Amino acid sequence: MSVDDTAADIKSMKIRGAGKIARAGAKALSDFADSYEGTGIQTFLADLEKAKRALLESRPTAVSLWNGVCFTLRGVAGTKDVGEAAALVASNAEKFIVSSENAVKVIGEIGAKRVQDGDTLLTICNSSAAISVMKTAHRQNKNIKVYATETRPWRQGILTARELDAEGIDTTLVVDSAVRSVMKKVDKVFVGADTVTSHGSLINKVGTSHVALAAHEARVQFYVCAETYKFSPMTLFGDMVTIEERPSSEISAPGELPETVKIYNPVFDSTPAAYIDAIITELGMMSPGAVFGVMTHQLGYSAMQP
Ligand code: RUB
Repeated sequence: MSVDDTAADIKSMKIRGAGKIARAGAKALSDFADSYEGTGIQTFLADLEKAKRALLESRPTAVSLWNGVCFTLRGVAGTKDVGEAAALVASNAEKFIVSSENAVKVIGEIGAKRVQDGDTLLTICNSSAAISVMKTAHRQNKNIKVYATETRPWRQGILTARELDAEGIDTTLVVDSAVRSVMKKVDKVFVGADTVTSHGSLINKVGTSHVALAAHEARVQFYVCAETYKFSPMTLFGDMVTIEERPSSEISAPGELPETVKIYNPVFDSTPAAYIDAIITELGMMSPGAVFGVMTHQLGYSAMQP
């Protein structure tokens, strides 16, 4: 698929979820490089830069997209000709896609160790990484129940409920405002991540911080399922994560409200590290306080490149 079509599909949420948009960005750059017809390396690099910008501008919050795109273009500036550059883009993209899909599987296996037979779980939105934990636990014959929150305004909870139900998991959909009431019945919360900051706080679908607060109040464990390419290198340098605001039409139909009523539609929020029991990554489970060390020492210099 072309870069412009991919960027448009990410912007319109046809392709959504932090992992999927990162893989779509990598694939679009690979397709772009593969079908490139020019021969000048400098023009190719400039065109790749434009393609990168178009993808990065499609959605601003999930650092996964940034990391996926940057990983795909790594080393390309040092290549001699278009053939070598295009081959590197394709092999980087392939590596990123394979390792990111594998990370979701590994997170499922690690996270499932925290799920006990008979547990009632809760999740928000539609996270492949969080769903991987629940599906893995279920496939291990653990008898689990899951509450999926509706997740206004896009109602991604419907997707989650369908997916869990298709797997044979006992699933209950609740409206977002029911979270505090149902928390009394919940043993553990598993959520996904769009971005994890260097001090271990989580940026995820708006409402996640309320879920975390309700879990904290009820002494329910709160786990974040995040591949390490959701760690944001920019936050090491003090950058704030941009919270995407989407159109008012996602909340209210035209004509439904007087024109004087304003609508504010932020689609992500920030959950402080203090409300997170652990972050489950493909490298293992870690406390939010360990993110800085993993980012700087284990993932190495490339993870620190803003
Ligand atoms: C999706 C969302 C998901 C994370 C993680 O928001 O907040 O929890 O992206 O998903 P949106 P995954 O629907 O606005 O993209 O684990 O699949 O990467």
